[in-house]
Formats: sequence, structure tokens, C-alpha cells
Amino acid sequence: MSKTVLTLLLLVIFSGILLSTDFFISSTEQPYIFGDFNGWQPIKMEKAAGSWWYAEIELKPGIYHYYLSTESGKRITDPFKNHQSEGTDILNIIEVKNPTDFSGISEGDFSFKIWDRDYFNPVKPGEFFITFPVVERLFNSTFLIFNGKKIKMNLLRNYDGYDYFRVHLQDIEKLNFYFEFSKGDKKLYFGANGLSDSTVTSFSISQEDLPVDYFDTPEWSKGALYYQIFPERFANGDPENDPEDSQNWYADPKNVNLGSNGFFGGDLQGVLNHLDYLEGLGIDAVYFNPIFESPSSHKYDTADYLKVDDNFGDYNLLKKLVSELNSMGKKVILDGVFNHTGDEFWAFQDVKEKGKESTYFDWYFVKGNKPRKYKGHAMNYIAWGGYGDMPKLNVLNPEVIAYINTILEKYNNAGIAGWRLDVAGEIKPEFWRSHFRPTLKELNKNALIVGEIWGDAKVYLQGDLFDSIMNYQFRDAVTEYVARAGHSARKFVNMTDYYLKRYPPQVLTSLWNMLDSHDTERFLTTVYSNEKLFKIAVGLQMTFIGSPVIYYGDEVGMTGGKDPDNRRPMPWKEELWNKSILNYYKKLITLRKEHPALSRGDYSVISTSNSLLVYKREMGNDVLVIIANPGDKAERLSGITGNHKELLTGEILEMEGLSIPPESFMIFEAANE
Ligand SMILES: [Ca+2]
Ligand SMILES: [Ca+2]
Repeated sequence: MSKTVLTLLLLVIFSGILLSTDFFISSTEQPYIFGDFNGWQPIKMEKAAGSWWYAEIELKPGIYHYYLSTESGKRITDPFKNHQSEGTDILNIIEVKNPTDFSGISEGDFSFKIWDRDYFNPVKPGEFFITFPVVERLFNSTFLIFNGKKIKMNLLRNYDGYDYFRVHLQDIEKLNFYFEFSKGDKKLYFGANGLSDSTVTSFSISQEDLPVDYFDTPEWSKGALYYQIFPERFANGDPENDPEDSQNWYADPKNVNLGSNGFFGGDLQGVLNHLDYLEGLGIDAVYFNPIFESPSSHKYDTADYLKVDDNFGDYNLLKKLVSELNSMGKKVILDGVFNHTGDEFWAFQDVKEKGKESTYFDWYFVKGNKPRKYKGHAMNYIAWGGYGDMPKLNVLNPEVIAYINTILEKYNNAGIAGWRLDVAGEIKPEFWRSHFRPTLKELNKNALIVGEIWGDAKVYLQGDLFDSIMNYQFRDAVTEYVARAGHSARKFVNMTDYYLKRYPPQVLTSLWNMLDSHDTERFLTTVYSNEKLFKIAVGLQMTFIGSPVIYYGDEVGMTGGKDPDNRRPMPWKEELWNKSILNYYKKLITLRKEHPALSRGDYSVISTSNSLLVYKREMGNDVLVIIANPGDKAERLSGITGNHKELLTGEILEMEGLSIPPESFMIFEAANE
């Protein structure tokens, strides 16, 4: 094919293509774009944060004229694009170029949007992450030209056809930047006027008025270590308040009722009696499953939110417990069950009795005049999971909002540090965004909000809903890698990269990394009580980026299948403890305290090979190399040389060609000279 024919062919192809073109302006009123690309018909711009608006318009290559105007007819000049005088008015001009003009590169190869947190991510004044995704292998390197200085962007990871370049800007005063890259001997730029090979306009915006809001998680939550307590089963400190028919704490789990109507007498005094134990473990925070008045053992069917369950204690005892934990430097997180109440909750009782005549009728979703008796019949009201004893609460009802505010205030006064939100994805985001979050953060700006989200939580972690989530995706990755026969290190990396790449970087150390919970089988059971594999999983949990959550009793080797077998009473006879597991936990927790890299450092993968996983945690001079091999064959280490100290055993080892035994886990730091 001759060059002319090829050019002609390309022109035919490209003259038909549409290129996404971005418009981005600041205005106090809703702006519209009027252009010759659609016969001057108004195009409504979308709201970003602050005073910023944006629009993405698909245009064929060519030169276009346009202007911006508000509803009241006020003309605005787009400061980022070229413009010319048109009599007394200003017209903007934009040239949408053929990809052939840029060695085949087009704006479609980039997806940087300044109004999207994925790319432009303000953490706090002076601190920003900027991420620039480019179609993979297009450029070897990308630079950020920032306030006139050239900064090389790190290739963070390659994922799904894109290379992700990122910079973390700290202590900066002025935001003024564009991107630069080279293709052959050609230099290209990407700025507020799009892609160009000549003049580039910087993204120049003030830190007081950004197109994306600042968002950071509470400082204390970054890398914090949690202990999850299911109060009915942790410790019985007061036999006086035991429910009737409480069962023997040490009875064979096979012969007792662990379910929602089975009781053992655990309570808050039990936790108070074991504060030394929690201190000895070295945890930073306690997450309690629900503690409010409820007829069940799990208490997810609340009868009264303003009352601590009488079998657990009372409000004053809670206050005492929280205050003792706080004085030990430990935070307390409560379980917030706001999707539904229990059917014994007074408002629902009133609706059941009076039907439509009840003041609280609109607190629920009842079809017809009265909630129909549910046992043995179909329900006529919405309930969680179809369980009639958990009627769904109408959280957007202003009276319900006011009631929930009193709950937040009461427990904030007790000194708690935040809430874990039950089935958070089933509640309209509007409730979290406009009511729950602002109210709680107003009471305590350092309060932590953790959603129970099992899958991809990206939309919940954009700054307007939650600070963290129960990170079951971490558990899934560990299960796949450690517990399943494939033991693929690459799969572990892919599964964790999937969310690490998608979530804002500032939430990553605050994610609740769990191996198990009151809703899953215990991890020791998942690995068929293989202690070596369990220790690898715990090792990953304690060294991976995020906040480990220990489900009560895992640390002494408790086993248990799915709910409710995972809720057995915690043994307090030390002869029933697996001391090897407990000491291992303590050793790892000590290392977390000694090495800030483990709790708050950056995470990067060094290598994966079959079952061998090697990754790094790094914070300043604190650099640790973590190595796992859950496979049943030894694997040879490559790419790391020199003497390193293994921190679990204290051994000094030469890393080059080191054989990593099957079913092993190691943490190295470079040995001192
Ligand atoms: Ca008790
Ligand atoms: Ca009770």
C-alpha cells in the first residue's frame, strides 16, 4: 500500500471518528455550552465539587467555536481554551485534532478527568494524589510538570489495558500542572486544553476551590489493629444478668444452641474483666457486634437503640468500659443497625397495634393498613432478607433521621470513636451522605465510618459516604491463595490489585482486613486446622496494606464453621489455648508496633512465582520484605541479594537464591552492617 493510499484511508477512517473533548469551568451559576458543533443548541454542564462544572462532548476532528453562558445569560470565557473577540463578546475556539497529527495518539488514549477522584484526588490542603492512566505501553515514562518543575511519575501498576502513573504531592502551596511525554522524538503534552504538541494550558486551580472535595480518613484509623468482640460469647463477667436457660460456657459446641436464641451469658463486665488480655495483645481498637436491647443473641434485631441490652449491662457500664479502653489508648467502634429494627422495637409495635393510625406508620414500608402477622403467612411489609422480625426502617423519614441523631449523640457522649454499619449497601446512599455522615462528623470529626460492603466498595469510598469498609475482598484473596490447592501468588496479587487500584489511596491503610468474622467460618477451619497455612494467612493479614481485624478467639486457635458455629464462647482456660498461635500473633503485633512501614507504609509487589509471593512495605528508612509460600514445594527466591535479617526468627540470611520452604512465611529487613 502506498503512503498516499494509507493516508487517504486513515483520513476516511478518522474523519468519521468521534473524540471525547472535555470542558471545565468555574461558575457560581449553572452554565451551558453553546457551540457550532450542534447548531448552537445549549448543552447543560455537570456539577463537580466547589464552583466547578464539566462537560464531555464527542466531536469529530475539526475547528469549533463556542461560548459559555449561565441561565441568566451571563457569558463566561473558558479560560483553558483559545478565544477570540467577536464584537463585544468573546468566542472560544477549540481544535479537535486527528490522531494522525499526534503519531496516532488521540485524547481517547488518556482518561484523566480533573473532576474525578480516580485521577485528581485531594487529601487535605497541601496533599494530593494525581493519577494519569495511559493506554498500556504507549510511553515508557510520563512526567508531571508541576509549578514549572519536572517530576517523573511512578508507574504504579498495569491493569486492564492501562498503565497507571501516579505522583503523591505533599506540602505544596500552589496547584498548577500538566503532563508531558515523548513518542519517538516528538514531545506531547496533556493539559486543561487537552492533548497538544505545542501550547499547553496548565490545570491551575486554587486549593480553596477544587473540583473534588478533600477527603482523608481519621489519622488514628490508618493501620490501626482491631479486635472484634461478639459480646454474648466473649466473656461472662456477671452471672446475675445471664438470660434464662443460659448454657454451660464450656459445653461441647456440638451439644449446645449457638443460634440466635441460644445464650451463654457473655456481657460487658466480661470485657472489663479482660482488659489486661486486650492490652497484652496490643490491639488499638475494639469493634463490638450490636449491644443494644434485643431478644436475640446476635442483637441485629434491635428493640431499643437507646438502651444497652439488660443481659449485657447498662449505659453506665458501657460508658465505663469505653472510658477504660480510651484511657488505655484504645478506640471503640459500635455496630449500627439502621437498615431495619427488630419487630419488638416500640415504633414497630405501635404500627402493628394501630396500623395507619400510628404516628410511626411511615417509619416502615407497609403495604395496606396494618403489618400482617408474618409467622406462617406472607409478609406485607419490607424486611431485611425477608425476615419478618427485621422490618426495614424508612431512614429518609425526617422523624427517623431525628431519632437516629439522638442515637449518634448518646453514644458519642459515651466516648465511642465510630460506627460499623450493618448491611450498609441496602440503605439509600442519600441517608449516609446527607444525614448520617455530616451529623456524626459534626459530633466528632475523627469518628470512623465503616460500611459492611462485601464486594467492590469504590462508590462508597469517594469521601461522601464511608471512610472504610469490612474488606472481605482481602479475605477472598487470602482464601484463594492460602487455603485453595492452586496457591497462586499471581492470583492473590490480581485479586488485591483489583481494589487497591480502584480505591482512593488515602483509604487503603484504613480498610478493615479480615480473615473471618461473625458472618463467615473461622479461618483455621477454612484451612482444615492446618496451623502452618493459618499462620501464613495471619502473617499476610498483619503485613498487608490495611487495618487487621482479629475476630475474637482466632488468636488462641478457635475453630468454627459457618454462622452460628463461628460464634462459640471464647475459652478462658489457658490449657485450651493454642499457645503457638497466640505467641505468633503477639510476635507479629510487636513487629507492627516496631515498624511503621507495616501499619502505614507503601505497599508494592516485588515478584510472584508459582506459590511464592514477595512484597514490600516501605516508609522512609523502614523497609520490609515479606515472603509467603503456602505451596507444598520449596520455591527459589530471585531478584533480591545481600544479607537480610528474618524478623520472626532473628536469623541472618543471604537472600540470593534462597530456598523458601513449603508452607512458610517470613519478614525480612536489610541487616545492619
Ligand atoms: Ca452475664
Ligand atoms: Ca435482653
